[in-house]
Amino acid sequence: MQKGVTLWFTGLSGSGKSTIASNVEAVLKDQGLKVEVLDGDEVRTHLSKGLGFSKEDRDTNIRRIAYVAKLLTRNGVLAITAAISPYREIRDEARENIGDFVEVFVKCPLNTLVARDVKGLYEKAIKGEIANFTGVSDPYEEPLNPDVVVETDKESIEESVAKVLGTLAERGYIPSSIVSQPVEAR
Ligand code: ADX
Repeated sequence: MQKGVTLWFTGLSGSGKSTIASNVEAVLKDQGLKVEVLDGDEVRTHLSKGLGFSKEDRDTNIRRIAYVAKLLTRNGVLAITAAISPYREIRDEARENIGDFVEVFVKCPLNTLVARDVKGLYEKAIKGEIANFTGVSDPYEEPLNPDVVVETDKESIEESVAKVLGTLAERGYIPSSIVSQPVEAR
């Protein structure tokens, strides 16, 4: 019987949270595990529709995500969240409420993100066209004791995915046989 857990990704916009999350999801689903992804951008189109980026709205967004993740986790699902979740206190609150919780810090230097600027948002934020942009004009509080750190400017997606799977296996949330499967980037 699968034991539920929340795999909580945190990191700046464009750091690779969604990419790694969806690759982890694909590997685990291939192995027949029950997995749900709560992706920041997607959650904001329904569950958190209408919320903005003030501290209050972000906290509400993260608490909603944590609430759904908790329901999934206690029903034996591997819940994956991928929102910036910039505030340490709210992430720690989620950990406390959920219990089975693995925090992944998706680390990437800001200058790399600005150079990549996949969504074109950093340029706008630097010009002042987007207010309160995380990492530019709004805080990001790095985790002090993350369970996994992936460095997306230094590692391939496959390496980052393997690190995450390795930790889940070590903690007994997935069979260790999954970790030895080759991971193809999707
Ligand atoms: S969170 O802070 O509440 O966790 P969330 O992950 O849901 O953020 O949404 C972040 C995404 O919203 C970013 O990847 C980006 O595409 C978009 N976005 C729009 N405005 C902002 C902003 N001011 N700060 C950060 N992200 C923003």
